[in-house]
Amino acid sequence: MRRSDAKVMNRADLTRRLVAKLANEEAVIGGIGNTHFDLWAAGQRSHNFYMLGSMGLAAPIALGTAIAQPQRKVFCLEGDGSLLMQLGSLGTIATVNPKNLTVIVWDNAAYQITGGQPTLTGSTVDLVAMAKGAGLARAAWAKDESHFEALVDAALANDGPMFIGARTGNDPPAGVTERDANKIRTRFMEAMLGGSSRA
Ligand SMILES: Cc1ncc(C[n+]2csc(CCOP(=O)(O)OP(=O)(O)O)c2C)c(N)n1
Repeated sequence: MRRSDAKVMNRADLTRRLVAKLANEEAVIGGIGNTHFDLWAAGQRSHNFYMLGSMGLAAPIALGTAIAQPQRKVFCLEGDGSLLMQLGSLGTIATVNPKNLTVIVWDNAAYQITGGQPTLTGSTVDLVAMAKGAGLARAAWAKDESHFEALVDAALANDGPMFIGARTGNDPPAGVTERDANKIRTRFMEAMLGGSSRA
């Protein structure tokens, strides 16, 4: 399926659908801005890490987490603009081949949070095709909400790495993350070492 065949969905709704399925202290790395705002709004799990400042670092951080904790499922959430800034991470993930990692891109074809400037996915770029080209064979566009849920179920049940593309609109985020980098880091590290699942 191509990007143009995928339904445009609501990022906060999809984030809630993902988080509702997490029953085993899975790690979720939320990329900059709206991506982690909606992750925060979906419930402040201490197993969530919120990237406050840098575009494109959710996938590398998620890869490091997946390598360090091979028994734990790890999800990376990233915006299309941010992923475009760090495309090489897809090839690194394919090369390392972590069984427990899933990358989800919220593709709204815009740098929404800085004013809606268009990204390249609105013209020629298909990030699922790029992920496949990087070596991530299990890469797919979510056709609609129920297909997105089925892809998340598959990621939870099977070995990865997996890449899920979801087209999203420009709805405002459902909340705003508390901007306390030390707290975010410490809470996440403690959770990875076996702390509680709620902040
Ligand atoms: C390296 C870097 N360049 C620019 C910025 C400014 N900036 C912060 S978020 C953002 C847009 C992010 O776009 P995307 O990842 O597509 O997410 P969206 O805002 O659409 O949800 C930009 C340009 C930044 N934080 N870091």
